[in-house]
Amino acid sequence: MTNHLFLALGSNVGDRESYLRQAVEKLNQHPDVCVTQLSSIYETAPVGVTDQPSFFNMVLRLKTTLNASEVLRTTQKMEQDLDRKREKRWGPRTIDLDILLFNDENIKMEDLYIPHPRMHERAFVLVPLNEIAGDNYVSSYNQYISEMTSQLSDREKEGVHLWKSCTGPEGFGLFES
Ligand code: GSY
Repeated sequence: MTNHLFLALGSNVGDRESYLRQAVEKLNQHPDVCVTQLSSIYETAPVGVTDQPSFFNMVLRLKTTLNASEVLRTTQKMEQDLDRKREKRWGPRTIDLDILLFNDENIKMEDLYIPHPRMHERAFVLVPLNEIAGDNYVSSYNQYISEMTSQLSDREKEGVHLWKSCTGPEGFGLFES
């Protein structure tokens, strides 16, 4: 069975673009995963713990034959391989890979909640997600991504700035023929 999912990427340590790029490449090199779409990269003000460097954030659309738990294990291993240290819960990190949506499923496991429980309030997630999936309907929110995005306040959106477009053929070279 082919599953369709959206993954949020974030980095605020070291060469942030390089960490995003490496994560995209690792995902696409996985034999059971195919990256089908990339959002632009946004530079975003830190949310939660605000006394830390700004983030680069982006969202990917993926196809995979892995189930949600297998995707979680795979992304956690990739985070570790990309120098991620889990010291401070909301603190700086080289790379963060969060599953946002998995098909249109509701999943509640000990270590995995899908849809991501905070995605509806995070402009750094919704703005890039809306760029590639505005017409995606999310049953558990009873809303399209575009509607969720338009409900963000100006204040929430003002910390999110387009940094680089990765869509189209230049998207990290993934879609070059
Ligand atoms: O949950 C992801 C890590 N994170 C981020 C992030 O990726 N971007 C921004 N702007 N703020 C964040 N705070 C945390 S924690």
